Amino acid sequence: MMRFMTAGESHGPALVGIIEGLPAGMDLTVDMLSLDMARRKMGYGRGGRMKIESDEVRFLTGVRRGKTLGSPVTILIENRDFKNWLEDMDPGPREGPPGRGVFTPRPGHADYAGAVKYFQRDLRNVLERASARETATRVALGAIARQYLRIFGIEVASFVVRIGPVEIGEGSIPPSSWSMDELREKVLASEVFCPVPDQEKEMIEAIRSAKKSGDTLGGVFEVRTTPLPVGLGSYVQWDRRLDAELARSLMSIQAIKGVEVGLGFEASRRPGSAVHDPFVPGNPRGVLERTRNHAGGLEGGVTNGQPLQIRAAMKPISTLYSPLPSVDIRTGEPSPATVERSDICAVPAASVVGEAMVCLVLAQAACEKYGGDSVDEVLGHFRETSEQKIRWERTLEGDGKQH
Ligand code: EPS
Repeated sequence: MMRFMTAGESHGPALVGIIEGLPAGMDLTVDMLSLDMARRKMGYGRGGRMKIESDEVRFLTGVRRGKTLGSPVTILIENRDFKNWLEDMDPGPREGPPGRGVFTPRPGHADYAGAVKYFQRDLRNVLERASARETATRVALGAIARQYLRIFGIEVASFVVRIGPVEIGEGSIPPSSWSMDELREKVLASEVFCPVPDQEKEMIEAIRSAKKSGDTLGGVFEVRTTPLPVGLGSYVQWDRRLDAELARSLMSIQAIKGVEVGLGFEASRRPGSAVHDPFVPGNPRGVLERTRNHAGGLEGGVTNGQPLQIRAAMKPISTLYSPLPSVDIRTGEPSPATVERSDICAVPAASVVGEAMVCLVLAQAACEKYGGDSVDEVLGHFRETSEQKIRWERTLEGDGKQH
């Protein structure tokens, strides 16, 4: 079993994450996490905070001399901005009210519901944890999960499909024939992580004009993998369906409002013949191949040997520099919503977080199926299962044997 947790406030001393269930003997260094950490900070439309934070990860437990021990791995990311918030965010007791209390809830943020739920007057007690700053921890843990997935040869990448009204046209969507490296390279070369240059320019323009009018923009990103082994997840119980788990994990990212697997909502518009992915005989005999991947790599909540393709829709960030109407909870009088420093558009960053969540959920599913206490044991289980698939295929080779 693999599990993980995060902790930390946006302007508190640090963010912390724990992941448990990694096998002993896995290579793990902070350098392996640094590209993902850097990518999360990128993207045209990000706010000033990204210039302050280095988002360097430190391992506190579970790793010795570059290899996992099988014990829980703890990561720590210091908030460099904490030194500017010491008076407000000091965990120790202080006299008098903090200087930067927040009292007018932002429509769309957790401010209002959190204040009622946790019986708070100062909305900062809510927004500090609800903030998407927390996603730095998820990306670090996701990068660790990515290393685990590499034991099975699984790679995960993502790209931005839409920002506000600007969408990559159907014909320009990166084809599955692109290698993961090709996709990653094109995405990283784009300021909005859009691998199609024409739309990239329009997306940047859309963000620029939202900024000018004090507004924000959401969008859609897609996460893709290399072909996954058949059999992760299960149809036998509702909470073992992997598509449900993936959707839950993506929906748990701040500001995500919807998830589509494969064709997604489009499948509901088409007849079955234009949705489901036909089988064709492959080579050698017994291997089944598909002519397309509308299912997005999952059927019956189980991976079917195809690459995973999953999309998530992000709403626009709720802090508007031209704020929406709100109410000052100290007086009950109308007042514009609070303006906290924020991003104009964080869809590129969200795509990196989405990738991290997919890595974590796939690592959990792989751990459930192939899990072991050491890398060798995990590899042994993985090979046994791969051999079982080959034996299944051989039953179709003409010997007529049934299981
Ligand atoms: C973020 C850090 C935050 C925001 C953003 C994401 O830092 P600060 O609040 O100091 O500017 O930039 O968070 C939000 C958009 C939000 O609504 O909370 C980060 O590290 O990703």
